Amino acid sequence: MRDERPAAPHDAAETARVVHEMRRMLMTYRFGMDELMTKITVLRDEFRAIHDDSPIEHIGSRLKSLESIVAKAQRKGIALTPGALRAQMFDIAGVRITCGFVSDIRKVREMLVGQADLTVLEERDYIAHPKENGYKSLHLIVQVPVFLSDRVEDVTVEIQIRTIAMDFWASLEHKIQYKFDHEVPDRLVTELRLAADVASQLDRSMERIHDEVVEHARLDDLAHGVTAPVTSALPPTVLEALLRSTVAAQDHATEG
Ligand code: 0O2
Repeated sequence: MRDERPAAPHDAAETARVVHEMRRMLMTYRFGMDELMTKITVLRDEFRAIHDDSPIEHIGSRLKSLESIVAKAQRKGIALTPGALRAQMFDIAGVRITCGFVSDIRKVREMLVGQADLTVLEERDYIAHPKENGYKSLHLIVQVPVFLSDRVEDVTVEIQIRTIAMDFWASLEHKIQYKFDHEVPDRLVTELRLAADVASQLDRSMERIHDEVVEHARLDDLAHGVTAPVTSALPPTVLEALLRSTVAAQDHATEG
């Protein structure tokens, strides 16, 4: 059964031990978060290189501070031990991906869920089911293996995927919550809900316009006989010279 009482350190030595334990735990979370950042950066850069465009506009990450961990643990009745925190607090390490369009969110989700070394523990789809206040975002709680010197640890990371409009709304709402110490006046709550509707409408319009432009480009390519994406902006003569010099350099290295 879950222990509802947060552990209260008894003396200075015990406090120091807990802090040391937490710092070690946070270090492992950082490794897991960095691994995910690398994975997502690879996807973004590969897309940019091959398609000249990427469903990923921006990637950010944050590690919860010790203070916020303690505050959340007390709020939720989670014991302050690495075991309890690992099992019950899923957003200690967080990665946020911002996309241009809602369809991009689904694309990014598919790419991540398909990675063999990532285990999806939970998915919270606040896009299909927005929160009462208007909050929208897709949350994936994933586990990534971290290879330490003496063991492999599965680290839990929360990935939030949202559009630029959703992100704009969420950051403002977050600031307002803090400013009013979570006691936001009703008038602002209503305004925020209306703003969330406007943001969703903007997302829908942008997606429609984007689809139309993509379709226009496709028809244009068909009309001009372009069937494959252009792989290089370099003129063929320059490309050939570059290839020749690379091969010559490799031959030279092998001979030496
Ligand atoms: P911060 O400062 O971003 O770290 P649970 O009890 O498990 O259902 P929990 O743990 O809050 O609730 O999970 P949830 O709902 O998935 O939220 C996790 C994170 O999502 C939050 O972390 C926020 O970053 C974001 N989030 C969720 N709901 C809202 C919302 O209504 N408004 C905004 N702006 N962000 C939201 P933290 O720890 O709350 O904040």
